[in-house]
Amino acid sequence: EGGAGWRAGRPVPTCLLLGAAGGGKSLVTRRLRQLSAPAGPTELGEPPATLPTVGTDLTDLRLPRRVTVRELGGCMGPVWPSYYGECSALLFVVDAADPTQVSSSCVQLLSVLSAPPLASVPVLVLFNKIDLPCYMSLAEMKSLFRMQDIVSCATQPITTLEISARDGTGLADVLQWLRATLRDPR
Ligand SMILES: Nc1nc2c(ncn2[C@@H]2O[C@H](COP(=O)(O)OP(=O)(O)OP(=O)(O)O)[C@@H](O)[C@H]2O)c(=O)[nH]1
Ligand SMILES: [Mg+2]
Repeated sequence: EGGAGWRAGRPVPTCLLLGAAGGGKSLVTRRLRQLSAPAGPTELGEPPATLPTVGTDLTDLRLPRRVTVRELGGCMGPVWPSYYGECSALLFVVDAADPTQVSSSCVQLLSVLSAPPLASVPVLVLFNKIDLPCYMSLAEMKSLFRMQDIVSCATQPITTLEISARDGTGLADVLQWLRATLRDPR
């Protein structure tokens, strides 16, 4: 699965999509698919309802090269590592509107970053839900998260973006990162 190229000799890279339950992974995937649709981006419209992802969910994007996004449901944490082998890029979603989850998200990200199969995989950390009001600023969240320390200690190249899967803010930059990162995948 995922291995057979749509063009001979060109394997389809897999991008893993991780993060705590309810952070917005499924909605991010829907929006990226909408924005990269062959007919061109349409009005995003109201966000479609999502259900908690039980297990894993595969979505193909055309950027225009084919890329498989594999979401692993937040409730599936214990089995995440079994998917680390087939991973060319990694998206990690943090709920920027929920400061109570900062420390658990941070620990989860550190554990992902220290997994040997992911040692050189490019990582994009997405602070999602920036459309929601929050009693803590994004700067405060990031400093609690110790993002600077994480970036400087990690073996991976790490980029961070602030997005809203609800209204679409920042999603074009996510697609741009995926295009640039998976242009010449491992
Ligand atoms: N306001 C707002 N709500 C969002 C945003 N992104 C996602 N949500 C909402 O957050 C809830 C959870 O979103 P999901 O995409 O299902 O979360 P998930 O990370 O896939 O969760 P699991 O599959 O359980 O791991 C849904 O009600 C979404 O509509 C956002 O950017 N802004
Ligand atoms: Mg989901």
